[in-house]
Amino acid sequence: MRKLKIGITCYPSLGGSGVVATELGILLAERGHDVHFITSGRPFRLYMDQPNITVHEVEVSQYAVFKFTPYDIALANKISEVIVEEELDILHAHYAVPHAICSALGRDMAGVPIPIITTLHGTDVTILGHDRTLSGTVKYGINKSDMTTAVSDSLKEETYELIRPANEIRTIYNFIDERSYRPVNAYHMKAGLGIAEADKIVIHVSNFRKVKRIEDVVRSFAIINREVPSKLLLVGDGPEVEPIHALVAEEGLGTEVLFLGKRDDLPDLFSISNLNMLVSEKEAFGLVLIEAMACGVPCIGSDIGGIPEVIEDGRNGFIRPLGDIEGYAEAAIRILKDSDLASRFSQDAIRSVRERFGSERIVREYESAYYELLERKES
Ligand code: GMT
Repeated sequence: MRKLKIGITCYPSLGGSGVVATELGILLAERGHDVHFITSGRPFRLYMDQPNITVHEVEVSQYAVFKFTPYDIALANKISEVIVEEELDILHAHYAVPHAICSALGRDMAGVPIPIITTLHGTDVTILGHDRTLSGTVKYGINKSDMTTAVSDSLKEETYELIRPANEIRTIYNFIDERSYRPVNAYHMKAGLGIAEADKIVIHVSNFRKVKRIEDVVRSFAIINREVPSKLLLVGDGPEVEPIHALVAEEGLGTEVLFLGKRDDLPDLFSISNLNMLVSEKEAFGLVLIEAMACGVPCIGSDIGGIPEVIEDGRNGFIRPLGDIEGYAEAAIRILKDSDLASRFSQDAIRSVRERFGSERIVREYESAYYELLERKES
């Protein structure tokens, strides 16, 4: 197979789209491709220098006339430079705004007709696609792409309905880095966190935004905690931390809920957990679900977006209607009280992630898409 020079533009900091883009780049580089990240900073999951990977950081000029620094223009400028200087074969934009739009502009500036593939991650369509100040550019970015992929069928359908794009959209699911996410022996952590050996652990991991409905997690946990000796681990940081602290106090759960902030030992935390909850009101995929499942943790999710495509209801977790606090709690209590069911779900979660969201399978899907686009261009 011909080795490719692949440009990847994405958000380099915390966030699922940046994680997926970075891990995809790392795995493509391990397969011998030359990967060029074009980003505002070093991707945070790119811990060390690796063969076949170059990071092209976008610099933005501060000039007195600018009220806002023109990052997007500088990104397009950098993309056009990298296309020419590195003789890229293909450009992969993750998250439509601004990456798909800047890729189209950068390619035009370079005057080299390389294919652009854009991966939609969720809120770039489900929120920004409805924002009248941006929706036109979301559509433009998608229509200028030679191929668009979505991280779930649900996102694909929503994009068809909202954007009515000129080209077909392909679902390529997110994937897991199996080298990091697997069950590990982390029992020491339970004592370290001051949790009794017999207590069950419910975990929620997110960027603490309203869309995650963390109040539903806390309210369900209040019901769970009355029936099952348990603790709730809240992992992550964001604008909802303060309101959730207040709710925890109001529910009298101060000693039962642990706020852990941002953590980089998620496989350990999942490995001591009995249940993961993600009950968002919008969620194109829910990367955290496959991270938890890969560590053998059954999940409870809301019936929205891509969540029901990831959790197989009744096989490795339960899906309940959005906002059904009692339903979430009843489902959680079933898993926490029935060790046979919990163990079956846990095994199935590991199987499901391996079969459906394994890195080898998904990276090959992206690679095939690249070759297909290049063949189309050349024919
Ligand atoms: O939630 C966001 O807006 C951020 C975005 C991101 O960059 O992490 O999340 C989206 O992309 C993830 C990676 O594909 C998906 O796992 C998340 O479900 C998706 N978030 C939403 O749809 C709310």
